[in-house]
Amino acid sequence: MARFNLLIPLLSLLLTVSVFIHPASAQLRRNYYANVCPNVESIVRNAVTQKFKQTFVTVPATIRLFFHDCWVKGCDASIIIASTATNTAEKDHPDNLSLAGDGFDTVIKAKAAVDANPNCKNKVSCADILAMAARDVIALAGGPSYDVELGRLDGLSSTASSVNGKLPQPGFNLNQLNAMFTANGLTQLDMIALSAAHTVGFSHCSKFANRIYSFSPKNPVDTTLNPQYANDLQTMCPRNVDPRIAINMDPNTPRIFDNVYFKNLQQGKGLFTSDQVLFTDRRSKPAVNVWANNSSAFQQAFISAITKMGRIGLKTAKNGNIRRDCSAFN
Ligand code: HEM
Ligand SMILES: *[C@@H]1O[C@H](CO)[C@@H](O)[C@H](O)[C@H]1NC(C)=O
Ligand SMILES: *[C@@H]1O[C@H](CO)[C@@H](O)[C@H](O)[C@H]1NC(C)=O
Ligand SMILES: CC(=O)N[C@H]1CO[C@H](CO)[C@@H](O)[C@@H]1O
Repeated sequence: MARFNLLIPLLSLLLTVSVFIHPASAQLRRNYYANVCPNVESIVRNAVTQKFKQTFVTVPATIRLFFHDCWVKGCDASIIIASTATNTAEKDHPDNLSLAGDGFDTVIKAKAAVDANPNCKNKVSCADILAMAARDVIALAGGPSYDVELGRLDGLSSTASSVNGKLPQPGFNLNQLNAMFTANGLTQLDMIALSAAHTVGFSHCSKFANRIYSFSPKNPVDTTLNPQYANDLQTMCPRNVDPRIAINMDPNTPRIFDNVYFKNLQQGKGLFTSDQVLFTDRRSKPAVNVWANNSSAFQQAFISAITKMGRIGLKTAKNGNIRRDCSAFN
């Protein structure tokens, strides 16, 4: 009896501790929709592939949408909510200025394809559709394929003010990057691996103009930039360039999701300070060198990191639901 007296509080303590450590990730699993909508992954993949055939922008736009969604109040599709007369939503925060419409469109189209199946209608969350679409575009661009965890619910709020201070900025140094990633349960290695998403997609000139024109009084051009690359950037982004102009972030293989991102960093061809610092800071340099040289090691690290990112801020039945229209609350 005495033993039981001790065992039961001990067990419940263990349970409490494990629930506390994994408050939500326990909820996510592969094949979450096996019973209600067994073909959900192929339905989404087909819709995403059609969209991809129309425009390559589908790839970077969807990956970045997933990132920005997860970082503000969790992976809950709150980024897709449209503003109304009474609420300025997350997507209309200035940091979203450049979220390409094709990412939103990809999710809306995939949701329509899922809902066209009577069994699946209103059974699959927009947050999960975004997670699947991000996985699919990465594979379509030649990146790693992976099983995606599912079971997210859609969030019940979306405000522009909630974005303040939540997203990393291109001028960040390693400490600032680490601080923000750590706050989301991600390690420095996760951060380095995820940064390689900049192997595809575009940036507006304003995001790095300081590095080529006004870095410091002594060195107007950031000395960590490869001089030829700095020249190319000045040509593509002259002073007073049209603010809508965007350039490839990976100057070598901009349409392939590969580890060339890391090879570029080794050559001083990281576009943002936050990219190049991964090579110039001795704390992150070893990982850059390993992944520049070993694509499969990079792919493994990326899969692990994006899977962890997909667990941020999971909503439960108490604070989430399945939206009928991804861009509006039910
Ligand atoms: C490490 C800190 C990060 C910083 C400072 C950062 C910053 C930026 C900036 C400034 C742009 C260009 C926006 C524009 O002018 O249009 C950009 C683009 C992009 N970022 Fe990041 N980012 C970071 C991490 C990530 C992560 C973790 C992902 C995804 C896993 C990601 C995916 C992308 C993609 C795909 C684009 C291209 C978007 C497009 O072409 O439409 N970024 N990022
Ligand atoms: C990169 O990997 C190759 C084998 O794949 C090896 O021969 C080479 O020494 C490595 N380079 C560095 C810098 O580690
Ligand atoms: C590359 O990384 C993989 C996965 O971590 C590892 O199994 C392999 O041995 C590495 N290859 C080289 C040449 O280091
Ligand atoms: C895609 C999108 O909705 N972007 C918006 C981001 O925020 C700015 C305002 O800061 C809007 O003008 C954009 O339309």
